[in-house]
Amino acid sequence: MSLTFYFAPMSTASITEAVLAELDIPFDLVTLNISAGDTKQPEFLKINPNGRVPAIVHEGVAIWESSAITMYLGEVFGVVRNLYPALGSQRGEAMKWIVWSNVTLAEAASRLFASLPPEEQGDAATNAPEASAPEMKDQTIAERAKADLRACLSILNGGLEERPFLIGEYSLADTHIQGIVGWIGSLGVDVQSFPHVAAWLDRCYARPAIAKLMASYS
Ligand SMILES: N[C@@H](CCC(=O)N[C@@H](CS)C(=O)NCC(=O)O)C(=O)O
Repeated sequence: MSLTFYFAPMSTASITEAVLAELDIPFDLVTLNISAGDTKQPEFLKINPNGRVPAIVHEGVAIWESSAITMYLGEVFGVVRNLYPALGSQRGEAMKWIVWSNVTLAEAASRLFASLPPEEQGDAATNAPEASAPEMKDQTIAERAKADLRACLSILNGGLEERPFLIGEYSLADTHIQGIVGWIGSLGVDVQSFPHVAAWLDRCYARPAIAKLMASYS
């Protein structure tokens, strides 16, 4: 088995880092420096022509987009570890949340992030280029993004009302989405005012693999 993970710290690749930590499978790590231009080097563009992390190469095949990576790793390694549902309707539920979190939830978060002044965006050199677009530095865009995020968090809150985790038992859907919700909290959105989301986040953070990763960041 050969698995290579292309990673950059403090990026979307942290989601895949958490997924791999939960799966506890061996892989070769390639750490790229976004600010040094590593993601735009011809060698990496052959793996991901979008020039972005995360990407994995499994058995010689490149897979990119964090949601596709989570679902793929779930199918291949997660089912036997009870971290991803087998084929069937529960698999559909996991996919629904994972895709929604990238296409809808993270999209609104990216707009809010892009609207922030540079001094609130951390190391600008490691951010995606669209985060520094001057036309995004606009209060109306920020307010709209916050409203969209509140609507998304309300949907997530509803999904967790009667379940400890998104599909019942803990799965890689939770691993994936906790990373995005944690980021949203760091953007000043009051995640705590969504009680089921807040309690779920605590349960995710109590997972040994995630707790260990979070400790390594501080
Ligand atoms: N939709 C992609 C987003 C990936 C992404 O935007 N990655 C950023 C870091 S957060 C990146 O690699 N940027 C490198 C660059 O812009 O050169 C995913 O979910 O994988």
